[in-house]
Amino acid sequence: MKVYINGKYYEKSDAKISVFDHGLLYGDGVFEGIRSYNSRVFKLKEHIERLFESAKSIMLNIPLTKEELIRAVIATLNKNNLKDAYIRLIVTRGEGDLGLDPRKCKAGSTIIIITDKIALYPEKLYREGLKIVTVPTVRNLPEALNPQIKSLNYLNNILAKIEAANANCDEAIMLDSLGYVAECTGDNIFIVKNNHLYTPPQCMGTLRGITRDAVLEIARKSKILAHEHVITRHEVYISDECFLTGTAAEIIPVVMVDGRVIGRGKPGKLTASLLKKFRELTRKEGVKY
Ligand code: PXG
Repeated sequence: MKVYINGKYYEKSDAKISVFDHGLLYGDGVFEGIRSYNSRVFKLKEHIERLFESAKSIMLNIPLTKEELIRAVIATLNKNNLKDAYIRLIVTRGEGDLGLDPRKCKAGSTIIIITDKIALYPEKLYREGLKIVTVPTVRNLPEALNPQIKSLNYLNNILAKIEAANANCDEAIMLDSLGYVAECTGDNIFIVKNNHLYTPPQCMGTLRGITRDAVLEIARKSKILAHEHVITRHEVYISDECFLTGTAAEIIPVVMVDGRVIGRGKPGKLTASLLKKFRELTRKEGVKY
């Protein structure tokens, strides 16, 4: 494995940054999780755009231009010789002192890690569906730490993940401050009711996921009516189908929520058809390397 750090490549065991980096000390930085399929990087431009938007919001200067960063990702992929890869792009605030003032950090670190795969959920769960639970930890308020910022500070999501594990469930539904369904710990959520798709709007504590957008695009092209609309837990319980979307998870069915069986307790037909179309898209679209 070759890891890119600030323009140089290192073996995994030598890929290190300072303990004074504010990415470590304060979670001060931004990241993206990206995937490539059959030597094509899926939605690379969209991920780079979102990284720059996250950085702008926290006033973090990314040392490379968008084009340079795209070239660095492609070069790192070529060095690692993988057709199907998971790409973790990280930009930290950089090395500072033990105070949180970011003005003390001279330059951010740009890191690109490539691995052969990321197994967020075991394969069995794609066939059988996830059992998920609503957790007490509320998703970060947009007014405090906007979930649109994909920052290195993921404690909000980690706490929810711990709560789901404590309840012996595979994943957590996080609610927004009003009690509406926001998203899961690393995935967006969709429900199906009477062949219509529903997913929470991005304004309420929901990351505008790139997989979510791809599913909405597939739905539009397939003439499936899709709505970005607030969702209550009740609507999830009485849905015909439920699934989660994310770069790592792709599209994964949900068969139980808070002890309620969803639909017939098996992955739904529309979910399966969307997954098939999504997999077709990932194989034909994307930046070649
Ligand atoms: N919500 C949250 C909170 C996320 O972190 C998504 C939704 C889905 O967004 P995309 O753009 O991926 O469709 C995410 C994505 C990881 C990991 O290592 C997390 C994500 C993506 C890839 C890897 O846990 N989060």
